[in-house]
Amino acid sequence: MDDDATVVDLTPAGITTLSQVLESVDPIALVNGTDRKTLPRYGLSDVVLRPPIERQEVWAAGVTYLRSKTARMEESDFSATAYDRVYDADRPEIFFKALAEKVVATSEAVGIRRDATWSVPEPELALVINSRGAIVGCTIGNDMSSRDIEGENLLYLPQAKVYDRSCALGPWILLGASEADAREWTVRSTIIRGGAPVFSGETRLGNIKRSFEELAGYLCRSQSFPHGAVLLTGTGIVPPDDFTLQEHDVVEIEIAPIGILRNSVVII
Ligand code: DO4
Ligand code: MG
Repeated sequence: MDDDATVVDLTPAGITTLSQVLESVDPIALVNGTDRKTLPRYGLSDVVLRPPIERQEVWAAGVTYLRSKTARMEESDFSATAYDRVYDADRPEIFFKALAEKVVATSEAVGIRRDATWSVPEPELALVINSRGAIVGCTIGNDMSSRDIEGENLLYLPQAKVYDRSCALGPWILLGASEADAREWTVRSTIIRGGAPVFSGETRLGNIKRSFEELAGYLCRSQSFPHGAVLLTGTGIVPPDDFTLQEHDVVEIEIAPIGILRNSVVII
């Protein structure tokens, strides 16, 4: 992106994959080293954005905000102790979320499970990590969740978290922001139903309990990612307990220095 409305096509400059940029020793220098003025440019409204991911696996950290811990302890007597303990433990909760081909882009629909009664979006900062374990960029993620299934039994977490269209990423990747800068940013989320907002919430990324390096470090312990990985950093925005998403709702998540991830909702 040259600004929020212009897409520059880097392929004539020989940059044909995202991995080429993410794996470069200096991704920003690689992109800035192109002669942008000679490259094809398109208005954002004239292109279809794909999810900003190729073969990276998507993983997610959980219970990284106090708000997430308390919401989950209220959701389930059965699992309350587990959430309480993991918030304070050295080792964070990290779970597998999606293969790249299952991730949806901005403007595509996210899913709510047909067999769930309590579905919510989880607006999260997503770290983009290369095969050397370095955090090279970030984007916005939606870790769609079925809270009734998760709350019934912690062993159902993969079913609450992983299903068709349960992960959205985008609209694009911001390269090179420092953790210190990112911790000053605000995540804002609005859910729109029939054209009107039915929920709005926000949190500061500075409320994340663990450092980004700590989360990425645990993800990469005893595990290599030859194609890199995307790590969602957990949610600090939780709609009230009587709120559940419905088909045709629209979920907007904004982190101003990155952009807006916007998805309608479909029943899966
Ligand atoms: O264990 C539950 C999942 C936690 C999560 O996804 C979050 O806190 O964002
Ligand atoms: Mg989450």
